[in-house]
Amino acid sequence: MTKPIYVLNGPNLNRLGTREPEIYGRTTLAEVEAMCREAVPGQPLEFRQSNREYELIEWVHEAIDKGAGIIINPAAFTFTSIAILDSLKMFPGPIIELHISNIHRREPIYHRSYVSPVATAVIAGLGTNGYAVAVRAMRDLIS
Ligand code: CA2
Repeated sequence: MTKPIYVLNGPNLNRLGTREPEIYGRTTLAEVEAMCREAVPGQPLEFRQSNREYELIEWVHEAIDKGAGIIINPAAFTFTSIAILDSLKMFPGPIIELHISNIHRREPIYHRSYVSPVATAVIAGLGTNGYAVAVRAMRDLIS
């Protein structure tokens, strides 16, 4: 049985498409999920979003037991969460850190990611299209 790719989304991303369209675009998270599924037909995906740090950690633990790869947009937790970093360190497969915007073009508080040191690859600045790029790249990494 093909193991799923976990696509995990952090706080506020449930509001995607509804504010700051000049930075994040007008695509909703539901549309992003549909785009991901279209990009890798037949590949199981666990596409999830939470505003709670503990839930994201629980899902990383679930991925450790059941997942082939993790794509994570930790949103603001990118810059704060040693707990998420620690959970990702336990994952044996590939990890792609994903940001819709180019975090390095933004204010200095968005420049230091705790996740990047454990990521196989980082995608930032491709808009929501970055998710389709990420799932295709992950499928190649795990096949
Ligand atoms: O560009 C990204 O994907 C981010 O991870 C989004 C985070 C932000 O804190 C990171 O610096 C970059 C979350 C942005 C706030 O959430 C929004 C959700 C919907 C629309 C606008 C903002």
